[in-house]
Parts: sequence; C-alpha cells; structure tokens
Amino acid sequence: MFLKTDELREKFIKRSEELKAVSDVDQLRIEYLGKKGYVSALMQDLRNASAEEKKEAGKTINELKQFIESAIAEKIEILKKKEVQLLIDAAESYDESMPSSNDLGSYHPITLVKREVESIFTSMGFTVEDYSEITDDYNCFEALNIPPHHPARDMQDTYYLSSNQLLKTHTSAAQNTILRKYKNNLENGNPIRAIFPGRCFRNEKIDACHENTFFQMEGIMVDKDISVSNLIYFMKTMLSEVFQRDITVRLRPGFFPFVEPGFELDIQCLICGGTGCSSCKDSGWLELCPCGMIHPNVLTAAGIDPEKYTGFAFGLGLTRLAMMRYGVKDIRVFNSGNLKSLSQFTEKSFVNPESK
Ligand code: FA5
Repeated sequence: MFLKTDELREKFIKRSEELKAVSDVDQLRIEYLGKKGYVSALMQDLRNASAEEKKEAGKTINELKQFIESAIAEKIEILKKKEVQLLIDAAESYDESMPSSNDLGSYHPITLVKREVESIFTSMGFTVEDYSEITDDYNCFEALNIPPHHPARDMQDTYYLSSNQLLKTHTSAAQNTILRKYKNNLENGNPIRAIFPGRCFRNEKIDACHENTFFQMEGIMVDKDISVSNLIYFMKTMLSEVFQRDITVRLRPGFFPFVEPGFELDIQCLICGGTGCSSCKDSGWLELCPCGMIHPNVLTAAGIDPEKYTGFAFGLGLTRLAMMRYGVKDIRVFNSGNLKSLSQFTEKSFVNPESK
C-alpha cells in the first residue's frame, strides 16, 4: 500500500508538471480524485484488510488525497496567473501606429450579449456548445416529447425543407444531442452543464418584439438531486450579472411538453418601466426565459435514467435580452443591417479588446 501511494504521488507530480492550461487540470483531478479515480481505487483495496491495516493505510491514503487536493488548487492558481499574463502580453503588443478608426467595424449587439452570457455561465462550469441551424423532426420535436400531431407544434410555425429537414424553431432542438454527448459524465460522478446559443426560425408575424429569425440560448444541467431551487439560483445569478442592478422578474406556470413542471420567467419591461408599450405588447412584461425540470421522457430519449438523474433546462430569448440590455425599442433593428444603428453598441457598453 505504501509503495502504491508513493508511486501514485510521484506519477501525479510528474503529470501535474506537464499541465499547460487551467482547463486540463479538471481531467487530472477526475483521474485521481473522481469516483472511479486512483484514490477511490486505493480505498476499495482496503475492503478486506484488517482493522489495524485499515487504520494505518487509511491515514496514508488521506494524506495523499490532501496532498493532491492542495497541489491541484496551487496548480490552478499558477496556471491562471500565467494565462492572465499571456493576455496582458498580447494586449501590450498592439500596434500604436495604427490609425484609430471605427471603420474597422463593430460587433453586433446580439454577439456582445451572447458573449456576456456565455462568460457568466462558463464561470459557473458550463460548456458552450455549437449546433446546426438545420435539423430534423426527431430532434426538434419528437425527442422533446412532442409527437406528430401534438398541439404544441402549433406554437412554432416551422419552415420545412424539401429534404425532410427543417430550420430549428428553438435551441431545445439540440438537447438530445448534447445530453447524449455528455451522458457518460454522469456515470463518472460529474454533472452535465451546457449552454448552446443559436439562431432560430419561425414563420412569425413580425412586430416590435417578434422576428422570424431570432436568437435563443438554451441551458441544461443534469445530475443527481437537481431541483427547481438550482434552476432559480442559476436564472437569478445570470440576470443580476447581465443587468448589474435589481430588475423585477416574475415566475409563472408555463406549458412545454419537454419540461415538468414548466415555468415562464418574465422580466418587467425596461423600456417603459412596466407601464406598457409596443415593445412589451402593452403588458408591462416581456417573456424572456421559459424553463423547467427536464421531462423524464426527454432524459430517457437520450439514454439517461430518469429514476437516477434529474435536471433543468431553460431557453433564454437572447434577442429580447439584447433589447432590454441596450434599451432597443424595436426588435427589427437587429436584423436591419443598418450600420448606423448597429455600430453604436460596441463602444457604448463594452470594451472590445480585438479592436485595439
Ligand atoms: C421555447 O422556444 C422553448 N424551447 C423554451 C424552453 C427551453 C422552455 C427549455 C423550457 C425549457 P418559447 O417559444 O417561449 O419557448 O421561446 C423562448 C423565448 O424565445 C421567448 O421567451 C422569447 O424571449 C424568445 N422568442 C420566442 N419567439 C420569438 C420571436 N419570434 N422573436 C424574438 N424572440 C422570440
């Protein structure tokens, strides 16, 4: 046993010296401290040992565990510092002789808001996933507990393509693919945490708050014992980070076949302050982020056992969030291609390091 712990310690030190980025550290942590990692395996080996042996070897294993934990924390600190330094070095290498000009272009406000929300969620351990704009009936509806002829399909007037495919009507269409991609995480004792922004298409009647082409950002989290409290915590954190001030929200029951229970999360209209205007269809509220607990049929369709795992999902209206974030009264501005309007946003709200 002593031999094994010493060997593992040596091996760990060697591996940890080879790490180059903060993102690599997690893999090493799982290898050593995860449920199926080396330290657990050592603990398992002790099952048939005598009480005396257990006491002695248990102490040694715990020392090894503590050593690994603190070495990992130290390594993260070192790598973080290195990464920050790299950013600083890169920033310092900009060309001072370049003329300062706005002709270089600016980011679209939806890109800015998307990046902001992405960085909030990645700081909470979520991965950012990409998904195609063209999908099929199975992913967009059936895998989401919406069989053919289900009335919920009427809520999303869909553009079908001649190839039996369709333009995705919501980012939920990626749920099945992402759940499948990461379902092995669960067996290894790690949660699934992912966000997937994307462009959606619906044959909508266009007005100040509806477009036929708009952006959403889906988020999912699955693990043992995930509940509505976790969902509310993440929603609150995201909104307070985006707006950096108190905003009024309301949560009310909402029906979506792929969640149970389901909610509508509305934000009080920031254009009119809740008194009613064309941006919020005179209601004072804007539907922003429907959400709920993932329906067991959706987990089953992705090969995840709903008896063992639960999860939440949300579908954030990114275009509407950008409206509220920048005080844009009419959603049509975003797809207008009007550079005079669109180029205002970068400088007003964000520092854009790439434009240096
Ligand atoms: C959905 O699309 C569900 N997939 C959301 C969801 C995900 C529910 C996960 C539960 C769990 P809905 O059709 O309400 O739901 O659209 C979600 C958000 O997208 C809306 O609140 C709104 O902010 C935005 N949205 C919907 N349609 C439009 C549109 N035509 N123009 C602009 N934004 C829209």
